[in-house]
Amino acid sequence: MKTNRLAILLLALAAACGGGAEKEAATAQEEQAVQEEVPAVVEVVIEANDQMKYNLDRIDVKAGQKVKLTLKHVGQLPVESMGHNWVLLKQGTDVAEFATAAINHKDNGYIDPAKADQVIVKTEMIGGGQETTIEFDAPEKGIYDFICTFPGHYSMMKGKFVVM
Ligand SMILES: [Cu+2]
Repeated sequence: MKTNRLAILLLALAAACGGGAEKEAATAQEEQAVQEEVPAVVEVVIEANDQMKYNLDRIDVKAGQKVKLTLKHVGQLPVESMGHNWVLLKQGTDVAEFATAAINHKDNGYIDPAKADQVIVKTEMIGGGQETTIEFDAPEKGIYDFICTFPGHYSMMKGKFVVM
């Protein structure tokens, strides 16, 4: 009798383990399916602060996605002294030259109208406690620069926007 009970117990354990392994395999398959499926819209939140910094220096999206990007100024300083924007530049743009030209164009959100054709998309300039959201179609696959064009900020506030 004792042996039979042990056998039953072992069988039960084996069945339980077998079921578990199948479950794991199914979960792995589901995960793979999720990875291959590209969501139509990707939401990105990037923060900027009173220390003249973004919290991201790289943003990854997939080609063909619609990007919903929110810039959040988590500081307290006003737009006049610590304004931030998020400007995505076309490939081949001389970032230093673009940012330097922007300094003289406060009334145009610190974008030189003569260089506006180098901008893929941009947010408005915001101050502490504010946020702004833009939506745009991801450009073609490649690596793009993003910067804040408030005078003196771009050397600290820049990053790569990667479309895969
Ligand atoms: Cu800034």
